Amino acid sequence: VDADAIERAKRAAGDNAAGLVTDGMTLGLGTGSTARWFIAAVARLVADGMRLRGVATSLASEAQAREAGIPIIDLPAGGLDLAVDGADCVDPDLRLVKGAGGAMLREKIVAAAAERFVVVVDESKLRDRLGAVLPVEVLPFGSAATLAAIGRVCGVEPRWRPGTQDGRYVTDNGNLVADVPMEGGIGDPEALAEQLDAVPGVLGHGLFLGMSDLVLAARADGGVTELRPRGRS
Ligand code: A5P
Repeated sequence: VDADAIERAKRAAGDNAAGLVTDGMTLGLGTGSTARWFIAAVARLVADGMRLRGVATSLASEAQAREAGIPIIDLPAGGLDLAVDGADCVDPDLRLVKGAGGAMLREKIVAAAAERFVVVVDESKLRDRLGAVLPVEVLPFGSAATLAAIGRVCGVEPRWRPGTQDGRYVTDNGNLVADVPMEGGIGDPEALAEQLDAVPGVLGHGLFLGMSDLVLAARADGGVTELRPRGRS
């Protein structure tokens, strides 16, 4: 696949999402190579005089947004008007796997607080069935036991995401990430999410179920397909 074409598609998705932004909004700013195009487009709206504020889902997105002149605030108790973020995998029910960038915990908090959660992807992320590396955020205390429990729940062996702290990746929240190889498919995402949420020591995971209000999937031809949950227009 042509890398330039994918980059153009990511940009088209991010730009398209910025079309949903109106004056006065408080926005959730996602993380990753697609969400960054949305942040860049929001920065242009701010430069043109729109009064907008953002809540960043990662230190990287916060740095990009601040640099570009978007006022950054903490997540308000009253929530957000709109959150826009990328995804690693999207199924026909608009269920997602997220977290290749390691930001899934903050991303889920922000998405859950938004009146509208919009997902921006290039069409290569669309699948008939959910399947991808599933990241799980783990508290460092007791992490070996938590990793084993995650393996039992998922039925495959998870691995610590490699990084610089004793060889392991550390999230913006100071926690570890277990990557679970579920590229072969996730049979029952709701059941798996429930079981993962029940493991003490698991702080979050990349399954985003029933959260997407709209998916903007950019095609190679430059167009953007709008996908909405079944039964909603
Ligand atoms: C970050 O933790 C992720 O959830 C990203 O939103 C996701 O990995 C998509 O990133 P890209 O747009 O870079 O593929």
